[in-house]
Amino acid sequence: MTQAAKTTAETELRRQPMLIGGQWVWAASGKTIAIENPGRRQAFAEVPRGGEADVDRAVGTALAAFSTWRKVQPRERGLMLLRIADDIDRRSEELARTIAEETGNALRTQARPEVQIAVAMFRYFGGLAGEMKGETLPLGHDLLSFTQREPLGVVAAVIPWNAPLMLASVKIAPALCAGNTMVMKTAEDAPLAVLMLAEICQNHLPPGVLNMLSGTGPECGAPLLHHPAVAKLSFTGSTAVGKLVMEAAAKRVLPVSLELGGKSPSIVYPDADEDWVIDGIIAAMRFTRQSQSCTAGSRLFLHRKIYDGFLERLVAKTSQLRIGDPLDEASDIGAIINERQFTKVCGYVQDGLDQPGSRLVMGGLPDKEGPLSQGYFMRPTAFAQADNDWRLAREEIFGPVLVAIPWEDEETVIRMANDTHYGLAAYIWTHDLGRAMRAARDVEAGWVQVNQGIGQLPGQSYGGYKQSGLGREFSLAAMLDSYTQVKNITVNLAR
Ligand code: TXE
Repeated sequence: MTQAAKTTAETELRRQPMLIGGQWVWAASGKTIAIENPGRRQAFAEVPRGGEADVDRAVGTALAAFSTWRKVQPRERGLMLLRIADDIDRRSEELARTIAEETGNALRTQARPEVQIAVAMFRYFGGLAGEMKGETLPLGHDLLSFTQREPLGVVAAVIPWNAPLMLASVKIAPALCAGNTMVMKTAEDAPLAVLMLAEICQNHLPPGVLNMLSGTGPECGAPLLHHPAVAKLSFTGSTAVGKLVMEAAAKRVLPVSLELGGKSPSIVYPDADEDWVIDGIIAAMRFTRQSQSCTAGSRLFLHRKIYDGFLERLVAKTSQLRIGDPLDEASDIGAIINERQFTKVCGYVQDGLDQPGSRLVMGGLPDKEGPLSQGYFMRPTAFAQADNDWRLAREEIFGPVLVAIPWEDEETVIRMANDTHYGLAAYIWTHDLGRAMRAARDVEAGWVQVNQGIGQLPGQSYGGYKQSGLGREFSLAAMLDSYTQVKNITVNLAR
């Protein structure tokens, strides 16, 4: 048994080191971070609190590994990813339980499906290894001109805590498939499942190809993004930090991929007054992930004709979701990630309660006593007769707070939907194909779902318009654009 596997034993405080150059190590400073179970408000593990010296070692080893990794046959690289996928699948229950424990996301509704998305991601990109193709250019009889795709070098990746395994996989698999090496920094709240993923990867990869650090943003993330040997920055997280990432990229003219926040609209037309639409809206709002999702359809635009009845049924259905210990099979909804987020979301609920004209139709401030006060639990909350100008409707809450805004004409609802500096997801609900396609065309979002509220699938191009990000993930095009650079070679055949 490897050291990493040993430290994930459930019986004691887990001590999980990080991966640098194929070795499991603690921070050079000796500092650690405690990891808390948000469902119990209890620390259950500790990881290294990596800093500049650790970043430097990790980037150095990734750079050394790049010179050989880029020469490995793409087919071989693809096969390694496929083997990694099989191993993730084999260890899926262990991974899922770790995700539930560290993120507070419910095991049955969120953590297990997330592991399967990671498996699918490694399979999808593993199968695409032969697709890093260039093109030949018709420039004339005596000129042979073609392009080829080359890897960039060391990718510096920083990820958040809300769906850690999925968000790590969607960066690791395409970047490595394309011949890059990587140093990734996990989120300080949820590093464990991703460190386990690193262990699985390490069993199939040469040392140094993937390095996995744990640490805080300023101490570990910032030196990584600013390291002079890094060739590409890939970030998922808040728009505020995304702007810092872009500044770091600008200093050295580096390519950058950013998956940032959202305030996504769900637009319900009057003909969509049906139960399956209600289920879809609950799914799109990601209530079962405490709405800690950048694609949460958190602004519900409900047509006035169906407004009251639809909302009543939405509240009734949502209220059936069970909140509780993330590891309990019976729980549909788990806990908010940490005290800071919990306090922040409570602040938004209070703001909604204080808003003149607001009407709370579900949820509200969390219990101060009773079983749900043991963890950072919050009931799904909704405010009716909301206005698109409210702070609740403008800012990313990253918690289970829905605003339901009435509308009457299509032009106005599209204008309201687009009246935001975000542009990640949009959900449109109608049987009328013309309306659906008009709305899909006019809405300013990178990822539009018609009549479904499910999450991203491998193969879709996923990413944001406006301040929701730059670049795409999840697809072949995303792998080519985000993790390769194009070289054009032209040969004069007449000489
Ligand atoms: O995100 P951060 P936080 C949004 C959401 C949430 C808010 C705060 O609205 O309420 O952000 O969450 C690393 N240099 N989203 O604080 O700070 C950090 O260590 C380099 C939306 O968790 O963006 C972590 O690994 N790295 C989002 C990662 O950035 C830095 C998902 C994300 O943390 C850094 C998460 C720095 N200076 C939060 N500062 C989404 N859209 O999915 C922090 N980090």
